[in-house]
Amino acid sequence: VHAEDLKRRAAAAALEYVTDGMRVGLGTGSTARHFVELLAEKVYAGLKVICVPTSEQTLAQAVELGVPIATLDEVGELDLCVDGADEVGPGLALVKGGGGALLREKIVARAAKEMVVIADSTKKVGVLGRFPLPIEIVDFGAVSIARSLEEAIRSAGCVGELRPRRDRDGHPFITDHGHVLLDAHLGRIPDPAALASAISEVPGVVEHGLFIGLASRAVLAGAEGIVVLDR
Ligand code: DER
Repeated sequence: VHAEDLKRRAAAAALEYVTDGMRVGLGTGSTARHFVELLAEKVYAGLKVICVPTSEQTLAQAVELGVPIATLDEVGELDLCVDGADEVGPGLALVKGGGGALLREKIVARAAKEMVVIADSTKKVGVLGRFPLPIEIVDFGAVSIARSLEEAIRSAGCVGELRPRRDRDGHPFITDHGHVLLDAHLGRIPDPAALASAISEVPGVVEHGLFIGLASRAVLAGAEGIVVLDR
């Protein structure tokens, strides 16, 4: 079964959790794109929702499809956030940020009563870290914080290389909020909570892609069907 088909099935399954009148956070990435498309069909059929996007990319898609949107300030709390993940680990700890939207994704996920992750089942791993961990930092320019980041990563029992994320034409990737990203190629993250707090303490770090204690459910689509994991 094709990966895109699995992503769409996971998105369709998560749509079940959206009920009339809900305030919904809309994730970013190829799986979340399917969710927004399918949600738009329900809106067209009369479903009443107000949505907060997690990126300019998702905002544009929602506007184009006629999904009602608002800012987080306007809606305050969210009932549900539906978003993808690069990795889903034990305790539904996630690595996110492959698409570069991790800052607003985490803000929106935190503002939601429930965060539901949608993914194809290959994203489920026994140990996080095979996917490079995105770290959003202020534009390091002359003052590189890479060294203190490397120390923090080592202090949490991880080793690996930090690589600046570049866009297709080789320029530094700039996030929606004007920051740059370093991807930490760690291989394994034995203690995600320890790594998350060590990284967060480094001055100049804006956010990182470890989402711990945020997802309450994961809807994973595989060849054998849909598996729902609860934290
Ligand atoms: O960048 C992100 O956080 C995305 O949600 C990513 O984690 C999942 O993207 P995908 O659905 O395209 O695999």
